[in-house]
Amino acid sequence: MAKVRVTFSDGKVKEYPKGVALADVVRDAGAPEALVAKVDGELRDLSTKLDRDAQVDSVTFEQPEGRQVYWHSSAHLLAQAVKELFPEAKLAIGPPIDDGFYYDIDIGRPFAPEDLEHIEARMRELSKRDEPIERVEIPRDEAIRKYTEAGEKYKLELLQEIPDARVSFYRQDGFLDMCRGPHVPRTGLIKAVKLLSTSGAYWRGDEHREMLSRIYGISFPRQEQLDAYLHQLEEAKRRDHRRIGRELRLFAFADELGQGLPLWLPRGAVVRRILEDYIVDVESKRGYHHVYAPDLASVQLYKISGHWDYFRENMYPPMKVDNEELVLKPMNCPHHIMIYKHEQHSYRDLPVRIAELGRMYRYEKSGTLTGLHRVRSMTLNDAHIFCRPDQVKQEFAAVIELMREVYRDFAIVDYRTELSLHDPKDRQYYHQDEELWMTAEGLLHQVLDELKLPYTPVVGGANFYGPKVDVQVRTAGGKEETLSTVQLDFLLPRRFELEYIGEDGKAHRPVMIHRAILSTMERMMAFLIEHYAGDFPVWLAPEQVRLLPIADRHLEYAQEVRDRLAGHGRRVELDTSNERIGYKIRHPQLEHVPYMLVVGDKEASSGQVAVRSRSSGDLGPMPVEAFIERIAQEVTTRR
Ligand code: TSB
Ligand code: ZN
Repeated sequence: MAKVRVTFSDGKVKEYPKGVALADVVRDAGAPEALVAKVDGELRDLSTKLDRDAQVDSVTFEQPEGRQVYWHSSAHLLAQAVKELFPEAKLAIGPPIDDGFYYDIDIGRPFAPEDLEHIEARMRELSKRDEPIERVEIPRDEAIRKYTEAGEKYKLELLQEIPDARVSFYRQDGFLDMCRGPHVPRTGLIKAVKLLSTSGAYWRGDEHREMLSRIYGISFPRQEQLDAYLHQLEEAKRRDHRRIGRELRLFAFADELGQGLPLWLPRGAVVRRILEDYIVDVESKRGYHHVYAPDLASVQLYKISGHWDYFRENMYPPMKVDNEELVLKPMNCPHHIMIYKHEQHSYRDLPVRIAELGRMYRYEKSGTLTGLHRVRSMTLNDAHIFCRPDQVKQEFAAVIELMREVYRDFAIVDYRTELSLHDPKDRQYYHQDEELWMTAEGLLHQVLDELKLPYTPVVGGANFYGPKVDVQVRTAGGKEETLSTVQLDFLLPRRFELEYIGEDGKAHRPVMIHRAILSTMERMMAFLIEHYAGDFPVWLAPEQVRLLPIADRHLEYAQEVRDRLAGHGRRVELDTSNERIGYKIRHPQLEHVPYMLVVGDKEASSGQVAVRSRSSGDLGPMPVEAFIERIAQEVTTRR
């Protein structure tokens, strides 16, 4: 009997009878969990018969490709359930997506929540029947006839664009759907299903065409996986900074104002001011000098720096006034360089550390704007360090040390460090001085190793002027964003002809380190809101204490307490409404205020307050003085 030779991913080779099903090969190879297999790198159904020598790799749900197939099959199951419940439904397209799958369907009206429940239940039934999913190839004209008879006009339109003489379909339990595949072998493999939402979607994304209904869903091989996923979705919603920002009145956007241009509301501004004061203080103690520079600069400046050539896509177009052309600044570096250049520097003065809460404007594509995480006007906790080549390592290490100190104060422990390197093949974006790149990148490898900071190298992630270390954090929605960044730069000092006078009395070229610890105030705010889920610690809370008098006759005493707390620098508000206390208590709870102080007859007569803490619940009555001390302690320790 003819044989085929199969090579497995571990290098083992085995012979099978020619025409063996991939299902038998992967089972024999000890991969019963396989959903599909790769034959010489191409995904195939497990029912495929092998008639030549090949490399075969089994693919499970654990692999992204396996998941895509699984969710694609789940979309078919969804369509089958819909057709059984709504025979008149017309199917459009149903692909897998990053997280699950959807299907666009026309039933002449939107789906109601009850519809989703019924469909989901039917999907479960279909899965229990555990029917095989088979690939069938049908001549094109037969397929056209089938879909014409069934009135499936969307499928017909898609079919019209397929030139092949035979078209592939997948069939399960009599339900047929045109599809390239591959698919999982049986409906029973789709065990835990949840239909998540519906929305309107235009056919082919064209607003002049039919409005269809899209059903989104997710599915897993095991119920625990679905439960964990749904829990994570809930958590993402609970932490979403856009929702919390609205509810806590921290920031806002307005259509009239333009996209990506946030307004900091009074309460958000309080938090921002604390962050700014905090970081300026920390940096001042470490030898940084804070400056101010204008939001505009001549195009000329950015032509010298290279931003005009390499960063123009992210810049707002220039405006002409008199005989100048001005741009909104997309980065602060050139301004700080001009400040460095303003004076002569001796080797003894270095490093010079110029810092600024520097406002920047960047054109970011509208599709990428997400709340405060990615905006178009922003203020960066920026600094540029000008140092001698022999100081680079120590300065770089000091920046990382500073970053670690700051992260401790905010209890940030969940992050990943990336070393972003240039891509030697990308000659468009990166300057061509290979030697400069090698020096800079070699140095960063060394520093990170010495600091024992684990990192992932990323080729092609560097800025046009040099390699960098980026600290990646996760948003509530699960996306990774850069928070802190430390960047090495041998290029700008050269372009701006920067100098210092060395020990030898001659001019030398300094090295630059660009760095941002808190990121932009916007991104940091978004991150912190999600990090704390709105529960800002006392030192950051926009409102630290809410005073709640039980009745109007306690108002005077409450005012007295408020004034004392305010006198100690506390951010305190007094509820003067005449609502009942049970009702008053709800507001500060919803607004995540860390402390509520209730005052009634007993408290007023004894100079006390009844304390309720957001985190520890009812703390009972205590003298005003004791409360002042307690909260002051929390502020200084940043607990
Ligand atoms: C560190 N010249 C350097 C600076 O000296 C610089 O601008 N680097 S940057 O381009 O990487 O930006 C610094 C940080 O700003 C990023 O790491 C990121 O945290 C933040 N940031 C960048 N773009 C945006 C944006 N559109 N919205 C919010 N924050 C942003
Ligand atoms: Zn910079």
